[in-house]
Amino acid sequence: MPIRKSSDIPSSEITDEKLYLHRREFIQTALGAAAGLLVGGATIQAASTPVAPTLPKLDGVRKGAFGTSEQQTPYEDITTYNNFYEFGTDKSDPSHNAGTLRPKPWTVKVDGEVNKPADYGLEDLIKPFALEERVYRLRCVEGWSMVIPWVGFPLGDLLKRFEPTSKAKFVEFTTLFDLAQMPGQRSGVLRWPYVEGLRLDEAMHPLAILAVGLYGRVLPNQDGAPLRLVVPWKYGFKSIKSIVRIRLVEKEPLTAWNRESPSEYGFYSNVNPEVDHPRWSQATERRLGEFFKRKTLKFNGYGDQVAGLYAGMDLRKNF
Ligand SMILES: Nc1nc2c(c(=O)[nH]1)N[C@H]1C(S)=C(S)[C@@H](COP(=O)(O)O)O[C@H]1N2
Ligand SMILES: [Mo]
Repeated sequence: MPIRKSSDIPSSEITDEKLYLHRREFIQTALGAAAGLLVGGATIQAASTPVAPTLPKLDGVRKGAFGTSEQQTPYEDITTYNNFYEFGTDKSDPSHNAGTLRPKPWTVKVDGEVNKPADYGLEDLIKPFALEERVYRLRCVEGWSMVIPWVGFPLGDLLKRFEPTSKAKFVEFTTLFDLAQMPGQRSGVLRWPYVEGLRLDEAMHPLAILAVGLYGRVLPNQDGAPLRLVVPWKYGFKSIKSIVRIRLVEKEPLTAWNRESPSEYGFYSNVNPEVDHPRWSQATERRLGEFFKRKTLKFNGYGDQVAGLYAGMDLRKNF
């Protein structure tokens, strides 16, 4: 079978998540062009991040459950073909620009409907948990997919420690907002900071993890260092990166993409080949490194485990 490198896929075959005719972005771009792109352009060119796996190895990582045995996407692709709009909207931008992010020291605020709200240093936050390797498929709404050996621990185990109150029905996650560390936040492509959310039972599902690494090493900045969500049965944009706040709430959170374009990005965003995005069919996907497209699986192939969460729900309405 012919093998084509992901970098050889012509960009015409892959459409971006961003909205081309977005008014604020258009204005921003026009202003940027007029100003010679001095601010954003200069900052964005300055930093770079190494691609070779030189980051520290994580100790004591054990094989976790639920993994797929499908071929794993090479480290190079996972770390150079990214969506992380805080560092630019091209797939190569995050690996070039995310060197400005300082993932250490890192604090995560836990608040809202919990008995034990606190600000946790990252080390203290993750210390109680045994790190596992979880090999998951990641399916982006744009039509590409990867297989990533994450290192992390179940999100539910963490949430239990905060003791959610009986009012807690959803979890809201927020990415860092810092124009110096995340120069792409000068662009109006999204309203910052990036926010995502899950219903509490989704968040408690054993498949949902918080990742601190991949391929046995600390997470590269472009993949969401030092802490990101991974929800493998949902489109990639639910898997929010570089989390600074976890808030338990009563009402469904207003998430970044849903707020930007509610007809395109629903709150649930379960991978579903039967429900197309207004601009892209979701029936097939291109696995990075492969030439032929493959059929997209409902719930990204995790239906046996998660379909029960949505019993009785109309997944066309709750897309
Ligand atoms: N904060 C933040 N998280 C984010 C994004 C982003 O732009 N900002 N992009 C999302 C999208 S659209 C996808 S497909 C995945 C991509 O993860 P990866 O770059 O590690 O493959 O991250 C998600 N998490
Ligand atoms: Mo995505």
